[in-house]
Amino acid sequence: MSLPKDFLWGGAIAANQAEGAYKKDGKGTSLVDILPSGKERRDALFHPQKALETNFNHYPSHEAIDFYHTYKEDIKLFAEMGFKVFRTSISWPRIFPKGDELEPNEAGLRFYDDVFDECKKYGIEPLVTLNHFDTPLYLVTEYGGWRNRKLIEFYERYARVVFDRYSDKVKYWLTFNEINMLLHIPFFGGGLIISDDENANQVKFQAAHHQLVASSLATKVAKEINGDEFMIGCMLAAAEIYPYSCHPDDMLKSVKENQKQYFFIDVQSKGEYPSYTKRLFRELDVELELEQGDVEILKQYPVDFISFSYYSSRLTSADPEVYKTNKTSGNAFASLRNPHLEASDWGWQIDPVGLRVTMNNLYDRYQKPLFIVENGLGAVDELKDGIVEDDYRIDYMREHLKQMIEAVDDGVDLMGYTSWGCIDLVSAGTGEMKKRYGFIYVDIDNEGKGTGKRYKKKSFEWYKKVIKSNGEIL
Ligand code: P53
Repeated sequence: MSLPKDFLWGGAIAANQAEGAYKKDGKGTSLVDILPSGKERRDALFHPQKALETNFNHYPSHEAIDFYHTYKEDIKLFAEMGFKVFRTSISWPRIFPKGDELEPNEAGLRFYDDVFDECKKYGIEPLVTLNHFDTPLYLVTEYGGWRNRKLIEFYERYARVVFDRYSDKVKYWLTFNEINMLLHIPFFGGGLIISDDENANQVKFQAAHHQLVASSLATKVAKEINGDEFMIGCMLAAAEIYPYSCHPDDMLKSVKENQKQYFFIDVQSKGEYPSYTKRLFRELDVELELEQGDVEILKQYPVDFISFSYYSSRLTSADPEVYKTNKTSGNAFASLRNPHLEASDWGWQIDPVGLRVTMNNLYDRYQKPLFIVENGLGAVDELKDGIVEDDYRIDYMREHLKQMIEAVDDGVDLMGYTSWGCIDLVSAGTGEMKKRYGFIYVDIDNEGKGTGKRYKKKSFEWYKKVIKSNGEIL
């Protein structure tokens, strides 16, 4: 089995986790810029109001890995590995510092001109996310984030400006990173601060509706500007939810949990609310406010392809007892411990076969091309004599790529693969630098100290061979 010749190999980063320069050239503050690192970060993510009122010692997004100034040397290294595609995001507050302005910030636009030109120089296709968690903070504090329908208009304006500006430079776009994150970490996903006396589900699903309409409107604008030259994708934090046991109640729960996970993509791909939402909303006491034209816009502008991140599978059980004894520390998505799987240093369970399962299910469900835009291992790396011997990372990726190729052999149409954090960057979940994903080591620590120097890890040469052989040599 061979992958198609034009398979898009590459790596991925996000603006807020890499660029730093958080006030440079007129950039506004994003909601990520008020988040600290370590244990305090988790607390801040789930109690954002408190975080807004707190002064923390260190804000990792403020300097990050300084990609704003190092992009030339970093992209050169990506080119050396043979990248065909480079996924990054545009920082919304670089373009619209507060979010509700009518005119964009020219200096911000110029920066991405330079980044995309640099990619083009090496024949690397940019793959660009419009919103990767870093919504302008002003839209959160003044408008209440995505609970406010006005954000649709601001987002549409932002989308129009960047589609217009980069129509010759960028072909592949993603509207919202991990759009389902809104249900798990509503502050990250939707700039939502939800008080205890609110029906959180009502707030979240209403915000979700606004994002879904905004995503379709952006697709509409993209097609007006550049027709089918643009490919617009949605982006799911995918993690197949297995039943904990073969008990029918567990199986049913897994079906229901998966529906909830796929909800956003069902709408973005098929252009309408799936039939199961009727009951779901009734049970959650959610009543959506729709405006005239919403249904039509969703229907007329579905996405062209389905992109997703994959780190792990999850488990669910209908038996509450199981949750008392078997929970993982895991990530944003609470899960049960799977006795058949090992876990990473951060408790994320490693399941390469789950990637094949996920790909088969996504393709069966949507019949649209898939794109793996995040996958990788966050681990503690040790730099010794200028190199990191990260065999554990190579093993992780090799096993996932094997399963990816199996899935393509199963008949899945796959456009490409971008590993997460191809260069070390700030962790989204913990704000640490110590949780490294890269082929390139960056000498910066959890406190933001270090030379910032780049070093190739062992995996750098390995991935270069993988790309060169189009996945034949793993
Ligand atoms: P970090 C949680 C669960 C799954 C994906 O995450 C997640 C998160 C957020 O922590 O986010 C994606 O850095 C996200 C990236 C992020 C990456 O996964 O916490 O799109 O921004 O860095 C890995 O290890």
